[in-house]
Order: sequence, then structure tokens, then C-alpha cells
Amino acid sequence: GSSAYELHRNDSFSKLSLEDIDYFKKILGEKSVIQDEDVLSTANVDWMRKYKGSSQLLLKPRNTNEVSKILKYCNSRYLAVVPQGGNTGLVGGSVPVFDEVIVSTSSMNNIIGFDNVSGILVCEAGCILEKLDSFLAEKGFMMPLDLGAKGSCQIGGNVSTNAGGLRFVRYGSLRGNVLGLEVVLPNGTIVDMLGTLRKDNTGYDLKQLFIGSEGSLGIITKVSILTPLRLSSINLAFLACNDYLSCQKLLLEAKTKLGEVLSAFEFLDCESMELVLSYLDGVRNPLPPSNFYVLIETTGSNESHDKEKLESFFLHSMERGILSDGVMAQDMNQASSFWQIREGIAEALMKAGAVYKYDLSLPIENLYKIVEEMRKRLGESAKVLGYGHLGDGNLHLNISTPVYDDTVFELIEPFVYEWTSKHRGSISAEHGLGLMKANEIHYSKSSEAVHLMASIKGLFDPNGIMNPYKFLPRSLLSQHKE
Ligand code: FAD
Ligand code: S2G
Ligand code: ZN
Repeated sequence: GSSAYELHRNDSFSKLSLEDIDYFKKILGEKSVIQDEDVLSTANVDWMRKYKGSSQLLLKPRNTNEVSKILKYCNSRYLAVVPQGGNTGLVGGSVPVFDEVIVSTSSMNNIIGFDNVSGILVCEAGCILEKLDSFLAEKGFMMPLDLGAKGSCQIGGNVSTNAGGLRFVRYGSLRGNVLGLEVVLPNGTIVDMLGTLRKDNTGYDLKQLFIGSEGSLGIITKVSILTPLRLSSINLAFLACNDYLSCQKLLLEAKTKLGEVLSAFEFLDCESMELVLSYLDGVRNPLPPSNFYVLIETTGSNESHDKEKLESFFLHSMERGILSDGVMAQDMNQASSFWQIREGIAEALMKAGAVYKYDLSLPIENLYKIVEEMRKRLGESAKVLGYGHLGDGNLHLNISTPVYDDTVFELIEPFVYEWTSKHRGSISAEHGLGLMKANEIHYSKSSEAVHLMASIKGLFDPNGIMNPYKFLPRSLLSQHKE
């Protein structure tokens, strides 16, 4: 369950009426107004099946104007709204808490334009990440982010959670790659910030407020994003090392020896490997059992150059004893079998039972200490996994029990947040705050900053209808009066 606070429906929000349904059918057409029980029950529950709402209505607008009419109407009727993309978020942000209206971008999936000189793509928010990546592959480009949810997550949701992912170490944050957005404010105003310029220093950079805003300020309807060339030489190494210190040394070695061609640096511990091997069919460990594993991908334009760099990196690391074994993918199939291990951990965790997920940014030297601390605290009562984007200092601490166990939860929270805060880390590296961490932002942000965020929220969404109960502490948000 979510944190220790009890949640009550904010009854200054209206309940859905038959007139509302008729209005939506009039402006959107019957097909976009969904009350089907089965479709609603899927839309009401998150990917982890941990958060469940009771929305009576799912709306699927087909364009920006329809989104504008929906929000303008909901705002005037005090109907709360939860924007939903691919519903793969991991903090309960994408599903209703109570009966909020779900506004899905799934029907807004057109590619508007692509400039194959600059690599700038303009598309609608509902475009699925993997589909965009394949569209770009034919043009010799690629999306600047990749994550295990690529098959269903949408670019609007990626921007709304400021998703990081597996290519972050090379292509950086969406804050740098997103050049423009078109958004609809809660009062229905359409704001065109859909610039396609790399450099534009004219006024406040308002799109940045919407990146990572998790549906709390408005709905993103279009995205303009800079996409990198899909270079020809991609190599993937699956390595084994004995301890976390060696993983750290390997990272430094990779940054030094592989330099500009390094495009991913992921790690996982033996508990993560064991869970994947026991719950996912057809997955095998390409190396003898080890305490830690590291995936290193290089992407460059010259195969022999990159291979030479990798060979010397390999040999030098073996000589230094920071590497105990390793294998290079010989072809695409082998490469995807290596990725399947890393990307399969989330699914394996779902199959193993209840999951307690913590997505932490920490200084590299301390990053794995919290896994060891947690193992001490939980002993035999739970499995503790440590894996993630080591290249970005991002740990995915995941704790697993056969069934949800409150005593385990009490041993984890608030300890894990206090520990992270004490070690100057962030309690959300990339997944966002959502419902899960709506009350925890103070572990990572000053109260002045949080108050400023609350006033920005009040400016954009004075009626508080956008994704209520989430993201910022409710105590701070002035709910509109009757
Ligand atoms: P949803 O889950 O539908 O929504 C996410 C949030 O954004 C919600 O608060 C929602 O209200 C809001 N929202 C959605 N669309 C809009 C919009 N158009 N306008 C305004 N608000 C909107 N995340 C990472 O950062 N890195 C990873 O490596 C990673 N790996 C993952 C692996 C798996 C297997 C899974 C299931 C998830 C993973 N994630 C990862 C989580 C990731 O944040 C989400 O998968 C994704 O970014 C959210 O996109 P979505 O379309 O699913 O949005
Ligand atoms: C990842 C998402 C899955 C998880 O795998 O990189 O961001 O289990 C995560 O946390
Ligand atoms: Zn991740």
C-alpha cells in the first residue's frame, strides 16, 4: 500500500453526472467516451497492480482541440482529471485515486514531421516510444531514450515523468533533448511552445515546467525532440565482477578508455540475476555465477576502432583484477539476450510476489551501501535486489516478498528515505513522485523550493483538478473552496 497517511476523496470535486457524459459524447463522439467495465478496470489499475482507482469514465480525445474542450469543461465543473499515456509509470501517478476522469492520449499518435538533417522529430504525445524508435531507424536516427516499457509507454508520458532509461549516460536528459511542447492548461488554453530550435533564449523556458510535472499542470499534446543519429557500430559486453568496488572502478575505466563511444553502463547484483533466472523462461546467464554483472554498450561510427578500444579496455581491466569474466555479444540476437536479463528484472519481480520499489540517485561510492543496509534490516523476511543505471548514479533498490507484508514495509519506510537524504541523494532519480511519494519530496527539496512549486501549481491549476492527491504534499495545495 501507499505511505502511512489515510486518503480521503476531496469532496469539493463534483461527481460525474449524466449531463457530463452527454456533453463528452457530443464533443468527442461515442467511441471516445468509454464506460465499458473491462476497459475501465484496466485503465484504473497501474502496471504493478499496486494502485487502483474507481474512475467511471475514460476519455480518448483524438486531437489537441478535443483535449482543450475536455479540460475547459472539467475545470468549470470541478471534475478531477488524471492524464494517462501508456500506464507504465511506477509511482501510481497514472491511475485515479478515486473517481477522477481518465483522459488518455492513446488516440493522439500522429507523427507531425521529421527533419532528417537536424534529426528533429515533432509528434503527438500518444506516440509509443518503440514505434517512434522504429520510425527513426529507417531514417538512420534513434530516440534519445530507451526503457524496458518502450513497447507501451508514450512520449507524452516519458516527458511527463522526465524518464531516464538505458541511454541516459550517452544522450542525457529529456530536459536537454526536448526542444518544444504543446500543452493544454486546465482551463482549456492551448499553449504552443512547440519550438524546433536548438538555441532559443527568449524569456522563461516554460516547457521545462511541464517536463517531469507528472500531469499536475496540464496535458502535453505534442512534443518536439532532438534525436541522435543511429550510428553503425554498436557493441555490447556482459561482464562479471566480484564486488561493488570493482563495478565502480569499471565505470571509471569505461569512461576513460571508451570515452565518447560509451552508450550504456548498467549493473545488477547476483540476487537480481537469480530472480530473473528463476522467474523468466528462456533466459540464461552467459557467465559463471558472480556477485555482480555489468552491461557496457558502445555506439560509434567505426567498427574496428570501437572493437580495438573495447579489447584494450577488457584486457586492462582483467590485468587490474576489476573484471573476473566477460563476453562480447557476437550478433544482435546475443545482444538482445543480454539486454533481456537487465530489462527483465521488473517483470521477474512482479512474478515473485509483492514489490517495494525505490528509485534512488546516490553518490556512486555509497550507492550500494543502502542495499547492504536493507539486507541487514530485513534479514530472511525479504529478498533485496540492487541494479540500475550505474552510469547515472541511479540505483533501483527493489525488495521482494511472496505476499505484501506490512512489517517489512515499516522496516523500509521511512528508513530508506532518511538514509538517502542523509547521503545527499534523491528519493526519485527518474520515476517521479506520483501517489507513492506525494508526501516525501522534503527528503530531497528545500521547503522554500516546495512552496514555490505549490504556488506554480496554484497558478496553472487553481481548481486543483489535475492529477489531485499526487506529486506535492496535499497539506500545501490550497483546495478550491465550494
Ligand atoms: P503513464 O504511466 O500513463 O503516466 C505517467 C505520469 O505522467 C502520470 O502521472 C500521468 O498522469 C502523466 N502523464 C502521462 N501522459 C501525460 C500527458 N500527455 N500529459 C501530462 N501528463 C501525462 N522509467 C525510467 O525513467 N527509466 C527506466 O529505465 C524505466 N524502465 C521501466 C521499465 C518497465 C518494465 C516499466 C513498466 C516502467 C519503466 N519506467 C522507467 C517507468 C517510466 O516512467 C514510465 O514507463 C514512462 O515514462 C511513463 O510513460 P507512460 O506513457 O506509461 O505514462
Ligand atoms: C529499470 C524500471 C523497472 C524497475 O529497470 O531501469 O527504471 O523495476 C527501472 O524499477
Ligand atoms: Zn530505470
